[in-house]
Amino acid sequence: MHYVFILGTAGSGKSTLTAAFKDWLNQHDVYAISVNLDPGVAWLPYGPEVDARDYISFEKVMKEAGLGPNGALIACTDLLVNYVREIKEEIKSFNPDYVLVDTPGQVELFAFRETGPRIISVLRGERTSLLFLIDAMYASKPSLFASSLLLSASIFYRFQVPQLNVLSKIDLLSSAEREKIDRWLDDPHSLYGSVLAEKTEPYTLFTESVCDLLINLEAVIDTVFISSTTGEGLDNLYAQLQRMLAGGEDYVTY
Ligand SMILES: Nc1nc2c(ncn2[C@@H]2O[C@H](COP(=O)(O)OP(=O)(O)OP(=O)(O)O)[C@@H](O)[C@H]2O)c(=O)[nH]1
Ligand SMILES: [Mg+2]
Repeated sequence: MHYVFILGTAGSGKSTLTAAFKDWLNQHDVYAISVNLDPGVAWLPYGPEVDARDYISFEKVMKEAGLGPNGALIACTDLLVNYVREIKEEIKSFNPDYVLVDTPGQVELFAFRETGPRIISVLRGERTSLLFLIDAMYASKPSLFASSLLLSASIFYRFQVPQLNVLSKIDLLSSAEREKIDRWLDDPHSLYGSVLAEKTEPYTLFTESVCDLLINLEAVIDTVFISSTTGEGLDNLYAQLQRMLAGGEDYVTY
């Protein structure tokens, strides 16, 4: 069983990718199931085989604890830890090849509180990887793209599991924009140059040492480009995940 945890900032395309990649895998004779870990979500673009909402009622928590939507979401995510063993048993009963785990909207809620790492440490199988989604629109400005890569690094250091960056929604990019992002990823110095060329005051703090950090990061986290809408790049995503699977927990991509 290969567990793939899908993380990313709000609206980056996590649920849409879960739906599209599950379909893609099943069409290619890889048995994949989806797990929804967001107790507060009203609608999903896929039918989750395993669903946090079967264990926790967002409305009930909101009402009984007298919380607003944000407070209730924090409380629900914290409560989820109590059910993680049941969720794991439910997942195992399907005996799938791939388990795609869609995580709650706000990445910081899952990543920076205690619950996310605890949930991953209990749920994780013999093979576990993490996808960090970066919305293609975040690549519209070099400084914003650099910040997104730094957030990805932060997620990597927090969870310490093999990670791939996924640039999502690439159908919204022109081929010239894709090539520019490719250059930035190939050579963070060119990203550095582009950030400096923005000539906006706060970004002068983007220094050579940040650049070095991105170069080191590039050595351990690959980036794949995908569109869940057109299906472009899903074959490459699968190939990269299989490479990570072959490399196991010691996987690095030098
Ligand atoms: N053009 C385009 N739009 C996409 C793609 N993937 C997702 N979207 C759109 O982006 C929006 C957010 O997608 P979701 O899949 O709900 O994103 P999410 O990360 O699960 O969102 P939260 O769970 O609310 O944080 C929706 O309107 C999707 O239709 C894509 O590949 N291309
Ligand atoms: Mg979602």
